[in-house]
Amino acid sequence: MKIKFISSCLLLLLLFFSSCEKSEQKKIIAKKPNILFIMSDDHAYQAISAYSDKLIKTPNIDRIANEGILFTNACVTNSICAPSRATILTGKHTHINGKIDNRMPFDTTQVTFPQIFQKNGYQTAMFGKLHFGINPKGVDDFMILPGQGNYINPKFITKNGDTIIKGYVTDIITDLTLNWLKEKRDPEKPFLMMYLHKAPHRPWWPSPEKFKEFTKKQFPLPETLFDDYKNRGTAAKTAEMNLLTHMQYGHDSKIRPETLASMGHVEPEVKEFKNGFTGPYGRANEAQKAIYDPVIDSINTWFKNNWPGLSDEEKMKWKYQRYMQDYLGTISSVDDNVGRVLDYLDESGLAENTMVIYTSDQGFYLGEHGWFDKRFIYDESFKTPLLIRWPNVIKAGTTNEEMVQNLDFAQTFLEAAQIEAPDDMQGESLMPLLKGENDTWTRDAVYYHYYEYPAVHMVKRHYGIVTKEFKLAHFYYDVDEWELYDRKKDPQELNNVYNDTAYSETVKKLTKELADLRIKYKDSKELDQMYIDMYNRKVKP
Ligand code: SGN
Ligand code: CA
Repeated sequence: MKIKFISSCLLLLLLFFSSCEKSEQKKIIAKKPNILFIMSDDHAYQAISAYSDKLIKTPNIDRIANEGILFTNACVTNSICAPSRATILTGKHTHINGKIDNRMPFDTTQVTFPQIFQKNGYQTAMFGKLHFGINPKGVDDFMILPGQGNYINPKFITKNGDTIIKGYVTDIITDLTLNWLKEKRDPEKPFLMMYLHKAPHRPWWPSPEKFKEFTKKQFPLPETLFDDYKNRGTAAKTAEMNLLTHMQYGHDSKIRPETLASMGHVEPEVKEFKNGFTGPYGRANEAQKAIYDPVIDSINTWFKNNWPGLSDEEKMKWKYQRYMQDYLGTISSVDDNVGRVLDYLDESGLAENTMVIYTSDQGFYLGEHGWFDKRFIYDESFKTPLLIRWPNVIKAGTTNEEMVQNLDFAQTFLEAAQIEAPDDMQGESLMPLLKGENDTWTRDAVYYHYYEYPAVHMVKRHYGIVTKEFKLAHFYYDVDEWELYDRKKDPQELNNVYNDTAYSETVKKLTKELADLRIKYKDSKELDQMYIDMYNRKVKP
């Protein structure tokens, strides 16, 4: 009897608290939230400790998930920089917004979500790397890098012309962001801030201090570093992103041109990859060089003495360590700087009503399958980090496995701000998932389409469908090949089971679903061909 009474009381208490939580959630949603959109460039989820702490600890980025939500199946629609940004801005697949690759111009007459925020009373600003254009629409204030931008003493495009700012790009983008939040923001209005990092994009240049620190570290090798691409299609075998054969000692691993010249034939010269050392190093001033130089010198001395005697396996491992030291060094700065901004939100009291998003324009290979770069529908590049914090709306420490995409961001932010999204946006608002109403989420498959070929890294054109269980992709243009991966049984995607009879029903079902998705998102064979024709007209012979 007594026990029954106590448990009823407990139940009532629980109901009371959960209804308080819900009403608090409603109250918060009723206020227009600020949106702080943090995006880095090529940041692999494998290099965020909220996902895995094998490589690096990122306590500040992790805070966003610890105090909010971590999406483990977040992905992009087209794993390459400018197309991903165009999808985020327009809420449309790349075949609809037209920015199918890094080369195609972005049609600036299109509506982007910052423009909608601006029209609806938000103060808007953008700092960092956009990748295209010199005059982003819908932002009251901006300072953006030209194209890919520079790590060291970078140039910025502003409304009043170009300016060079001394220092390290990640610190500077953060200074600009904080300065705007502190000095330029109108506290009466909600804000949308696009805080966009250049790091960790290739060629990887950490700050002088992080370079010194990270070159002392060694990192665990990925299990598939020596992948032989057996049981995969032609595309994986012909891609040019292997650490041993395509990563460059000069451009990528900080071997000085003089060292290479003194050693004779170490690697073939590749037209696109020749100034990864001289470009950034040439921008450094004396004080910066004074920290870089001794470390670079010791790398060069070791290389000159040891490289001739190294086996291919040893060369691969050496390149991997150099790669990780530099790549992760740049990320460590991103993490420190995200911490500065989160601290400011706390100090200023803005944290509670600010939705903070951390993501990347796509994922990246950190030696998995022997690769660097991105582009493929395979997990490391298809998936992207996504961590969101919005106190009192998102329950702290939530993990979500739904198939969500960068296509959904615009509609999510608009719904959070109670602004109606245009009908022609193609994503779905993630608000139900943020509020914990997972039962109302019905999407179980996403669509992917990569175009930029033939081009740097030579990843063939392909489109596909991905569910939590499977991934079906069609590689086309100069091949006609299908690949199917069992994501649960083969998470490393080493076995294409498309022709395995055990999967014939799955192939049949997914082929139909993929065709339906192409119709739903208005993609087609005709559009594939149109983009091939447009691309070929632009490619120089
Ligand atoms: C540069 C890189 C490539 C990279 C593309 C696209 N080379 O060309 O490795 O794939 O950008 O990257 S490097 O000369 O910069 O080292 S993207 O993020 O802009 O799509
Ligand atoms: Ca990128």
